Amino acid sequence: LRSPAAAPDRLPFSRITQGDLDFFRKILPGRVITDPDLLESSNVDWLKSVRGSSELLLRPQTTEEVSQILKYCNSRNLAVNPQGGNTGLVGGSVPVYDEIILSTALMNNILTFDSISGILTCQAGCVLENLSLYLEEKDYIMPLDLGAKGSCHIGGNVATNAGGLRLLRYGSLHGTVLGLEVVLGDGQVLDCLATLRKDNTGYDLKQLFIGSEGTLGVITAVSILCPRKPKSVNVVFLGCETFEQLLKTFQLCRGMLGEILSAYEFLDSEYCPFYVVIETSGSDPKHDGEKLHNFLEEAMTSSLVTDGTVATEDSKIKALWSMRERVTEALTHDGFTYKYDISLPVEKIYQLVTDMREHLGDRAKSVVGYGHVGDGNLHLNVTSPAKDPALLAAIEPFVYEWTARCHGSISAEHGLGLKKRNYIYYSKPSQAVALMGNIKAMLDPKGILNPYKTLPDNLK
Ligand code: FAD
Ligand code: 2HG
Ligand code: ZN
Repeated sequence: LRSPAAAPDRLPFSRITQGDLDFFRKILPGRVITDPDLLESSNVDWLKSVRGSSELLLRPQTTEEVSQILKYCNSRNLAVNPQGGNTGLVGGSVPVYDEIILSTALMNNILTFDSISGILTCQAGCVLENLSLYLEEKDYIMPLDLGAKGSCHIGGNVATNAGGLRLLRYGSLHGTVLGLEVVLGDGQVLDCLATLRKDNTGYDLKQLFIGSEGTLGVITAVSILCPRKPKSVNVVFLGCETFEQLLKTFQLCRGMLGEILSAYEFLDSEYCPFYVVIETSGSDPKHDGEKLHNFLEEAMTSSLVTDGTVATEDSKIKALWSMRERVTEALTHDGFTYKYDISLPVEKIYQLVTDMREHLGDRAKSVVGYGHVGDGNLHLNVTSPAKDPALLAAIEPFVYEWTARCHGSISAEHGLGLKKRNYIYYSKPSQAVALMGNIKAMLDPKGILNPYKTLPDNLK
């Protein structure tokens, strides 16, 4: 039996010919990669869980080059896999068969920055961390941050609608992205690269591409609203004995920290049942320090939290954050990880971990829960020494049915990619999925953009 997460048979796209290679070499001199050794890292995902067999990697530098590539591929019926930093976790960033990989790695120029409005425009291949460093010098920050910042591209972030560690404070990319430039499947350039806070001239088309995972167009440039760099940042790392206490602590800190609360994250652990990372960001160190002090005193005296540590200087803040950010990497040392990225009403998020642990018994090496409590987003990770189809069959559809019963989402922030596409019906009504299919057919009629991804097989 084929697993619903597996790829369907190869669709009847053309195969690359010498004539195609000649064309690409003419328009992208020195930037057409066919060497299998160089292609290897682009064919396999970050988790090393899916692998394609592309024989061609293209590295355009400009929107015009992307347009020429897609116009040509559309006319030749060649499938294309857009790729940013290849940190995606749902198998969307690598080809399934021999799709051409279109990398944004060389599209890494900052175009403009307006230091009055805080609006940045840049090419899609800018690495998130580089944008953050650029902005920090100007007293601004990016509205998003995630553990993959050193590799992921802003275009990839937008294509996946990445959430991350600052969403609680600055909201999702659907709010902070002000404009996009996108090349459609037939090579047309759609210039929606506005830099306006407000623009109600009809449908907000850029929203369609935020979270479209490379299936509707290739994002070539982004404009984004950036917040001022906070003058005072504190990070607290606390222990909680129960998830109920962790939630009460969340309520307490929402009430007592108010507008300076900028992150509330959690991880479970074998040393202490739960750890919480709380970040405050504000403009007055004295005011923020006092608020934090009062909150910690209250949390300790009411026995909501056990132990804890506070950081105000940069290096310690980074060290505390890295304990949360590096859980994904740490889990890879267990062997194979089955990942679930679930949105739930916040009071239910840990129940799923407990139920899954009970359900799997000793079939799993570990069942771990962590994530963005403030956003009601659980990362449920089940590890085993190696890929284990019997374990997978025990996890799915159990996890999806559980989520659907609570009216949750089976993908909170990572997208559907290859791995989750066929589970979409657990979270979206079939009428809405059918409409997605119509939009895909309108924007990419030949279906050359990231085939086998995001849309369920019955729509292909
Ligand atoms: P890729 O992985 O290269 O691509 C992802 C998808 O976007 C693919 O479907 C691809 O086809 C498409 N795509 C990429 N670029 C473009 C483009 N220019 N135009 C159109 N489509 C494009 N995600 C979160 O939401 N929150 C987190 O906190 C978070 N933390 C992470 C931590 C680690 C350690 C890792 C490895 C991943 C994490 N992720 C997180 C997942 C991942 O980093 C994000 O999804 C990220 O936004 C992907 O960006 P990328 O440039 O690597 O895209
Ligand atoms: C995070 O929040 C990422 O750390 C990755 O979204 C989650 O690895 C995961 O499951
Ligand atoms: Zn996350």
